[in-house]
Amino acid sequence: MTAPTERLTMAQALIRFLTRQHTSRDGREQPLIGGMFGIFGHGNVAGIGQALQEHRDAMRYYLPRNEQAMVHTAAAYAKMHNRLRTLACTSSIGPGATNMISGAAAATINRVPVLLLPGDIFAGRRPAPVLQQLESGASPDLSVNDCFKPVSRYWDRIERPEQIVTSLPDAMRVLTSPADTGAVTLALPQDVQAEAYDYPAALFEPRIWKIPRARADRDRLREAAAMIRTSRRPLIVAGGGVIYSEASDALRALVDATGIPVGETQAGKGALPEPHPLAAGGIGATGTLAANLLARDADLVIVVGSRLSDFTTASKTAFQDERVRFITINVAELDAHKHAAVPLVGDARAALEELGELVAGYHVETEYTERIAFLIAAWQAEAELVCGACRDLSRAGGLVQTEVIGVLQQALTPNDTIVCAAGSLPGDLHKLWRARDPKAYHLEYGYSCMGYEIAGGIGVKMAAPERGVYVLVGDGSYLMMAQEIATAVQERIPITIVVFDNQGFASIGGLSASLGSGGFGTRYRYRSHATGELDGDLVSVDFAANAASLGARACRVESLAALRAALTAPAPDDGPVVIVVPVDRDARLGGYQSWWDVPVAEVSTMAEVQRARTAFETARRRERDFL
Ligand SMILES: Cc1ncc(C[n+]2csc(CCOP(=O)(O)OP(=O)(O)O)c2C)c(N)n1
Ligand SMILES: [Mg+2]
Repeated sequence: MTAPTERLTMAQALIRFLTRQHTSRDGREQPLIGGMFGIFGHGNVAGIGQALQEHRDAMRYYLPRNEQAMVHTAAAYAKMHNRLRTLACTSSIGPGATNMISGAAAATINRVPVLLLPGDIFAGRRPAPVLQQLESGASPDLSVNDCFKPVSRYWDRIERPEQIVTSLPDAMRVLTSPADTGAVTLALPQDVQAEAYDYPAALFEPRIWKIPRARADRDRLREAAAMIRTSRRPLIVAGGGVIYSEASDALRALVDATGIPVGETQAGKGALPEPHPLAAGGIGATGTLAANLLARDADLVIVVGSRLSDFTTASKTAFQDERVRFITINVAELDAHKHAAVPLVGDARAALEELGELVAGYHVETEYTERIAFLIAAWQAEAELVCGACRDLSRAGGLVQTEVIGVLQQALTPNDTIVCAAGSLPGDLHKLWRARDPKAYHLEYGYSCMGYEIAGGIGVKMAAPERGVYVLVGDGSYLMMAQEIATAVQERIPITIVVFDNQGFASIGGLSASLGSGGFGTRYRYRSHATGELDGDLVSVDFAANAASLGARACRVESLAALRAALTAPAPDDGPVVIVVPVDRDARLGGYQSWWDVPVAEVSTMAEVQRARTAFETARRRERDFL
């Protein structure tokens, strides 16, 4: 007896397959692919495009304005769904495909699933070279889609229609793997997309990918528990893995029982929702004074679901106790083995629960409890001062970014989500924002990709329509990828976009100044007729007019009171609102007992650079090897 088959094009089979995939964790089942974004060209219009049209009831199609942006939207959607759901992205060949590469890198680096389907050159080669084809004299097998390889966790080129029968299940395995997930790229030659094949009907059976809560090794757990019991100044670093694993309750239970304080990474902010007496706030290069002093003196650091990037470790200067040891809880071995830690390779929630049982009865000593309380209270007083909690809202002009953050914090509800990615905002928010819910703080700070913000905000709102979504974006980032406002208008997606206009790249300007280079190349200046240098008048952009031209309701506010009024006005439920806030470029919040390794020129004729180099060499001595 022959198994039943169905004759479909490869593209039709692929779409049909995707509509049948589900994930399930803790008994909650949901469709894996929430829809497909795509921009068509000759590389996908008649293949995937035709298949999407034919399957439009089962797979919703969305038209974005830029391929990089649509990958950010998919990643934000996936992050908001704790990686249990994502969106697929289809592009044409050539530039449409390569536009997705920054998005792929951002997703992979953040360990967030996205399914990318770039069109590719003819597998049959006969009409080669086709429009937009990269020609290699050495290997005709190469195409621009090979550039996706290093930024994808799974990569395949579908050169025969039957290949998807094995490639698709493999791709779904990686997409849904807590440890291996990231960008999954299937390059689809345009001729093969349209080719028919008798596919086994079983390929289209509904399939549920059960997301495991992998258990850590029991011996390592016992070893870790013994280390906690003998520690005097333990500290937990909570990363994004806590949130993805929905481990906030387990984390709270552990810290309530033991008195261990928590510092949060950018991805982990909200892991221990505030207010909580042991929440020391952001940690690392952009961390709070409380978290950074606790880190400096900690004798044991329990890292949960973090990649331990340089921002988290302040370029390996954050932990200064000579005998400091690390325990890591992570689904990925790559992360679990960092800092010579005792690796608990497994799911965050499961490991925190098991660890909690093993350390029952342990509590930090009173002296440490008192120090934690003192540091957290002192930090909160500082943060309130910085946010201008007591200042006059009606004062016009000279608005300062941290005060604007203060007004936002007061206006938003605990369930609202802020979205941000690059510039000076992430550092200020990491220190100042009080995340009152695990999904309240959505920062893309693995790739810190300018342009993520608005596209990401769309994905967040699509994933959580019940939440208010506030995109916080610098003027520089806005100018890189504002066009997705038109997509939000088209899809009637109500998000609020707050543009912080400080007329240029203030964060990098500040960094450059601190390294002796005086902010070179970071302001929007006309080229001077007199000198030929970029030191003429400021080039200013009318962001409100720009946003309005894309279809948003837009305004510019000149005072904190006007900002508050704009934020609390009833928001339309059928499209984006853009609020432009001019902020002082030079009023910036410094670091708190932290450092970030950015090398300064070893030789220079500039005295300022020489001074910065000396300071750099001194600071670098605090960098540690954890072997
Ligand atoms: C795509 C991309 N290009 C360059 C950078 C490097 N970079 C980081 S922040 C920044 C300036 C951001 O300017 P803006 O959005 O206005 O924020 P501000 O620094 O003024 O707060 C630049 C160029 C980046 N992160 N992403
Ligand atoms: Mg700026």
